[in-house]
Amino acid sequence: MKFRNIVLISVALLVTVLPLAAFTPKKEYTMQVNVTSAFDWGMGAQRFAELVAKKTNGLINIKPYYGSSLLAGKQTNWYQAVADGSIDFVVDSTINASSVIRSLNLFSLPFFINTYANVDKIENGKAGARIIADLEKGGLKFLAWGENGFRQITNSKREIKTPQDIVGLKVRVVGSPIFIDIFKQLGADPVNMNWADAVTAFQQGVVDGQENPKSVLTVVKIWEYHKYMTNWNYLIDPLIFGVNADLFKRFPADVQKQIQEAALEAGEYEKALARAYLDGNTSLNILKNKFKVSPLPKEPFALAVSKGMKITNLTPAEVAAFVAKTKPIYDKWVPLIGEDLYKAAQEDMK
Ligand code: X2X
Repeated sequence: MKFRNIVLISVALLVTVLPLAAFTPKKEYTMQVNVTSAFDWGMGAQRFAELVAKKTNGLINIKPYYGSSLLAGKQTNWYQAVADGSIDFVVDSTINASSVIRSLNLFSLPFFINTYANVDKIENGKAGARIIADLEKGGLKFLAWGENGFRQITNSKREIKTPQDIVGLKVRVVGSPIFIDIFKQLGADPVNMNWADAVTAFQQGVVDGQENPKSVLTVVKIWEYHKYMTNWNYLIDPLIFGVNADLFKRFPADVQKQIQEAALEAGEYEKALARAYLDGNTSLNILKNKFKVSPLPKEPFALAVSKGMKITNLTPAEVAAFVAKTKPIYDKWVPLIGEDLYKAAQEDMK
């Protein structure tokens, strides 16, 4: 073989082999998750890790660390930890990052986003694109949306039907300022507490009430602590599937694509779990037909009722009283979130 051909072949070989050789995966990539694998959210995180392993033929091994164990329970620190690279991946709540990323508070404006169709329109619309851009400014690569769900209020003292019924109740909330503002505005006594301590607090009666979605309440068997639940859909708690941006950039293009696809698929699966029984048959059918889930999840509230829980569904007129009462939250928070983003969200929901 001519020398020139040998050189050409060697160069060609190097060009194809080098990018692969230059990438050596870590033995384990860490993932932050605030709840455990028993929750829809944790199951979504686990599915994500499994899909990444499968799609990359075992090259990328993600280990979920449940219960915010990498953050010593401090759930509101996840964004910083992933953005600075001390944690690699994340499947976590928008609320737990909303004290750092202001625009995420859009989802926490009381009674603003009131249907699943509206959440989806915002996430996939102009408002969602702006929020994703904000998330990515600080060093996170956004991969997909998931969902914790519409948050409902439960308590051990009395049925909540009117704003007056909340007055004076000690309510556990996440350490996010807008939640403190909302419950103060409602005349309650909000107590900021990490999820890691919350269930013990319910058990010991340190607080009278709390607010969380179906996906959380049924797993912790909230009826064992609280007799009353009011479905008021007052705000939505989306989840974010993400990864440290520098880390993501260093993955080869095919691995990036596989990770992206895994997150979208796990996000869709997780959302269907979180919405099961709350959107007619839509999510149940997605679980059954697309994800071949068998057996399907059980109806979530029948057990609660059989255990003596009183579930109250508010009429539109009853909701209107809460809307009126929480109006001042908009006066303070829309400027903080950004008028433009707020208007974009209204446009998206049209
Ligand atoms: O702490 C909560 O309430 C929880 C589990 O819903 C979140 O992480 C936002």
